[in-house]
Amino acid sequence: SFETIAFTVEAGIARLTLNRPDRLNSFTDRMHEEVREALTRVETDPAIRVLVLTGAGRGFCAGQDLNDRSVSAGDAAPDLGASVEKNYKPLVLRLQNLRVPTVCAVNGVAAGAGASLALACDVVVAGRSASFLQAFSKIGLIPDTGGTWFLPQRVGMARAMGLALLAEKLPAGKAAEWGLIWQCVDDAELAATVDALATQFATAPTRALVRTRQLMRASMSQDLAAQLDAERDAMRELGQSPDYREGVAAFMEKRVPRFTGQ
Ligand code: T3D
Repeated sequence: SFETIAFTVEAGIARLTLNRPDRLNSFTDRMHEEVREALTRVETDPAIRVLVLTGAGRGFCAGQDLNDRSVSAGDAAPDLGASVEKNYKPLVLRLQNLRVPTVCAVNGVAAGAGASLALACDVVVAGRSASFLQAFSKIGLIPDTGGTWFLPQRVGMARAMGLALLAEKLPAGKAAEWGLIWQCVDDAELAATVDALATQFATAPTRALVRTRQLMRASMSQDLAAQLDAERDAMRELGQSPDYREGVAAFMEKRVPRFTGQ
């Protein structure tokens, strides 16, 4: 059983809650291990149709637990490259390649790698009291876990640069205005909003959603002709899918489709 996260699966919805609230859910090696195990479950259980990521308590995630990084004079410096390679890099890549859509419910401050982690999800909804903090420059680091990639893409270079270099807290409302996240809702509405999204995704044509994510990401590094080719290939593939057949049949019969995720 898990110590640092909570993980449940119900009605096609997997919920992963970072659960070290007294440390604002910052990452220890143990938490990385447990998140890896939960992601393996999502990758291998065909009954799961959506992953919801959130944090317990008043924060979402404060990035790396810095208790594990403090060294006394004379001690060797920690190898952050090794930690990124082992922990943070695969975390982002697995989320981006996950076989189901991902929803992040940002319930409080998302700082450092915690902010990047939220941005690595497909749809990000934050409570009004939540905020995003590129804490890295305050301790002499760079926005890792995809931060230097997500930020300029979502908010443009000027804002990305300001956020990263100044390390000012960006309130959730402004994050939504700037296009960093999908939506900011009142704190009291966060759970219900995310539940509704998760339910929608749990009954959606999963393969189409995941192919959409892949194509959107691919567009960042492809020209239009290559992108049109990739769209054609995806359409060819999805045109063979049971969910497409069901979608058309349901439309013709004026009824709600029953998608299986296939
Ligand atoms: O190292 C590697 O493996 C490489 C990868 C690095 C990726 C990274 O994420 S580097 C960036 C690490 N994160 C930070 O620098 C953020 C540090 N935290 C903060 O700046 C603030 O805590 C927040 C702005 C996030 C929230 O501020 P506030 O005032 O709401 O809460 P607080 O009082 O600072 O935090 C509450 C408690 O959580 C507090 O403990 P205490 O005093 O009650 O015993 C605080 O020390 C603890 N806490 C918060 N963040 C961390 C943490 N403890 C350890 N590590 C943390 N990252």
